[in-house]
Amino acid sequence: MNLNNFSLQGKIALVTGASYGIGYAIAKAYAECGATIVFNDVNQELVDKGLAQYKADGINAHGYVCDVTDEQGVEELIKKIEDEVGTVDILVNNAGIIKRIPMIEMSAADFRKVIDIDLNGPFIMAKAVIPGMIKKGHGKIINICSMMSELGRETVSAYAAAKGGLKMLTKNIASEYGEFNIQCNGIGPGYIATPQTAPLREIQADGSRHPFDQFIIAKTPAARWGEAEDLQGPAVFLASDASNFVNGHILYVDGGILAYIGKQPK
Ligand code: NAP
Ligand code: GCO
Repeated sequence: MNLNNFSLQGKIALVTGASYGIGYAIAKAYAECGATIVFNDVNQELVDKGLAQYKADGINAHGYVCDVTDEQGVEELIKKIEDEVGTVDILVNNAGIIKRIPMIEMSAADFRKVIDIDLNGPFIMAKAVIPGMIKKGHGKIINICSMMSELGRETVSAYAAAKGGLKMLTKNIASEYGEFNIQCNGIGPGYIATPQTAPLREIQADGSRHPFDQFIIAKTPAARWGEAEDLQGPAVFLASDASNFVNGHILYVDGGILAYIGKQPK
């Protein structure tokens, strides 16, 4: 077996919303495997924060301001990247938001906002990079899905609808563009300690752990939250030639949550 198949030497990887959190950890792993890193975020402040962090880690990343829901802006971004860096080989659709609101209290505007960023965004990004990938003769698209691509829970109806949709968008891109040597797969992270999940882990006034924090530990056979770094190996695999015959798959990286019925009562 050729271990060089895991190398990303000479590849250009675009990771959306990668100033910090899961996107940053994935981009850092890609850089360590030889890829040139390009990322975008919603405003200059975030991009500057990301650029400073990449620099501190010895990575010469290219950062751009771009909202993934802005179709024209995304087309301009891809053109700019082609001119300034080159054609994208690897796209990671990482940018995402969550709104935790009981469904009957949620406005349609809030529901649409989540669907727009978490589902329309990956569609807009993917459709902008696929023509370049077809010309180049290969491409990897990795969509960051969720436990909510499979499961529901209170307050996250929009997020679950978007991430369930993203799972099916993944399968459809694989079906439609597999013949062009484009592989589109998803990563379904379990509960990962990032700013997005910080409200679920806040220490309570009496010093005890947040009830949701305890719930997640009990639901996870690994009995811990994931770290963004837990996603690095799977993300490198799906971006590399080692996964050239893996297409339309969602790789859940969840410490076993989806395999587990839950702790039996004592
Ligand atoms: P995060 O800490 O909130 O980071 C998400 C990034 O995306 C932020 O930089 C955010 O910018 C950016 N973003 C938001 N809207 C954007 C837009 N319209 N255009 C461009 N960038 C935008 O989230 P994370 O926890 O690292 O999660 C990253 C991805 O993994 C998300 O898709 C999330 O749903 C998914 N995920 C997370 C977990 C978890 O447990 N943390 C588990 C499963 C899946 P702002 O700072 O301005 O919002
Ligand atoms: C929530 C969480 C999740 C996770 C993640 C799970 O409120 O339930 O934020 O949805 O972030 O996507 O995989």
